[in-house]
This record gives sequence, structure tokens and C-alpha cells, in this order.
Amino acid sequence: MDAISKKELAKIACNVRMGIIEGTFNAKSGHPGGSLSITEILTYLYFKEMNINPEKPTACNRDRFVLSKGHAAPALYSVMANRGFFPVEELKTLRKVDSRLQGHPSMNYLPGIDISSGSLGQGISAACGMALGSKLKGDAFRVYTILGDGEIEEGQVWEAAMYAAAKKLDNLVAFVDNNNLQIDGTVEEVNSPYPIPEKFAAFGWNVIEIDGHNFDEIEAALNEAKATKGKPTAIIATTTKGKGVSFMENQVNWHGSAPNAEQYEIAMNELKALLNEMEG
Ligand SMILES: Cc1ncc(C[n+]2csc(CCOP(=O)(O)OP(=O)(O)O)c2C)c(N)n1
Ligand SMILES: [Mg+2]
Repeated sequence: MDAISKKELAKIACNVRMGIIEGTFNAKSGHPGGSLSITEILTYLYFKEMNINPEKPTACNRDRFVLSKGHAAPALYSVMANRGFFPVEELKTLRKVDSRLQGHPSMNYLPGIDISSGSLGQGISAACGMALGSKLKGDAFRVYTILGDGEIEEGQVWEAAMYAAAKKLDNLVAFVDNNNLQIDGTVEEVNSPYPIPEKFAAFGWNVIEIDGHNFDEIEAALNEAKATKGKPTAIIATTTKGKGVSFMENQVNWHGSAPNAEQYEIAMNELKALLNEMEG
């Protein structure tokens, strides 16, 4: 996986976006907006950064991933399917009764999900426990988590942030998906978490700010995180909610609604055109 190019990653991200649209369209529900905003981060983690093997999803020494903003499950499922954890065709079963792909990730159903999530705020605490466990057992695996900017309005996030710094969890990386939108408005309108970098720095974290859709910046930040000793790293990623589908970009109403047949066609055609352009 090491040799994978940025161009290849961009193509994969486009396929991941198509999987998000496929899943939410077939489910007639789900969360496309916050899934599309973390597509590049997830693609980089699963295709280049993390020590994982889709054929051995429970290997002890694997790096761990926690989708703390669990409602973005369509993105996680799509990246996992594209990485070979399960068939891409299965994305169409999103949210169906008896599907392994429930509305929020469940470790009881889908191999490769390291922890169930969806109740905002809890994921980062679980990630802290995993990172501490890695250190105590000398396992040397790393732990990655993604939080939403609305999610960090949850008090539990800051208890975990305090704990991670106190325990010097330098094997923990928390991305904050700063798309500026929450469930029904901007994050400022609901309960402003700003300034985000200063808050994590005050809690004792190494803080890096990036464009969350830029693979070079994601790579540089993750390399800096690996080189940082004695502190956890927070990567504050500026992103666009709904990224990659013109009519979904920066629109709060695409937080938790699915495309209808007409919107599905438009979205898929846009993404296919982009993929063709990259392949051409
Ligand atoms: C504890 C808890 N409270 C409320 C919710 C309902 N909820 C689901 S998504 C969401 C908004 C989250 O905003 P953000 O973290 O910014 O998500 P994103 O923009 O990345 O989709 C809320 C309030 C929840 N899942 N968990
Ligand atoms: Mg948000």
C-alpha cells in the first residue's frame, strides 16, 4: 500500500463518495453531508496510514480506528468496502433490517469495526482507552479517531482530551472535522466550540491545522503526529460538509437526509464525470 499515489487516492475518494450516495439512496435515510466531508481523511487512513489487513480484522497489533462521529457510518462503510473488508455491492444494504451496515457502526455485526459509536462524545473516550491499553501492553499500535465540530460541544470530549494529555497518549490522533455545520445550523448558532485549535492546545495536545480535503496536508500532519512524543495530536481539518456533490455542499439540510431518485442520478453523474476526468 505504501506506493499508492495521491492521484490514486483521489480516485479512491471519488469511489468512496459514490458508495456513500449509493448507500443513503438505497436506505432512503442516513447522513451524507458529514460522510462526504471526511472522505479524504478516511481514504488516507485506510489506504495509506493505518497498519490494517482486511483479511485479519481482529489482528492484535492492528492500528485502531474509532468513528467518534458515528452518524458518518456511510463513509466508513464505503471506505472499508473499497479497501476489501466486504463487497462494495453490500453498501446497498445500508440501514436494512439484518444488514451488517446499521445506521451507526456496530462492532457486533461488522468485522473491522473496532468499537460501536453514534452517541456523540463517547468515541474519543474509547479511543483513549485503546491508546492507553496499547502502551500498557507494549503493543505499539496507534489509534485514530474522527470527531465532528458539533460533537466537540459534548462535555465528555473535554474530559477525554484532558485524560489523553495527562496520560501522554502520543499514539493517539484525533481529527476534528471542522465543516462548521451541526445537525440543524452552524456550530456557532448551536453552541460555539471556537476557537478549536486553542482549546486542544490548552488541554495539552499537539495541534495541527489542515485542509481536510488535501492529501498532502493530511500526510504531513500524520507524519508530524508520529514524530511527536509525549502528547496526543489533534488535527483540526477545515472541510466542506457535502463535499463533492454540488447541491449538497455546505447545506445543513443534507446532514441527515437521503437523495431521491433524481438527486441520486445527478450526484452519481457528477462523481462519475470527475472519475472519468481523473482517469482520462
Ligand atoms: C449524545 C448525542 N447527542 C445528539 C446526537 C444527535 N446528533 C447526531 S449528529 C448531530 C450533529 C453533529 O454535528 P457534527 O459533529 O458537526 O457532525 P457533522 O457535521 O460532521 O455531520 C447530532 C446532534 C447524538 N448522535 N448523540
Ligand atoms: Mg459538523
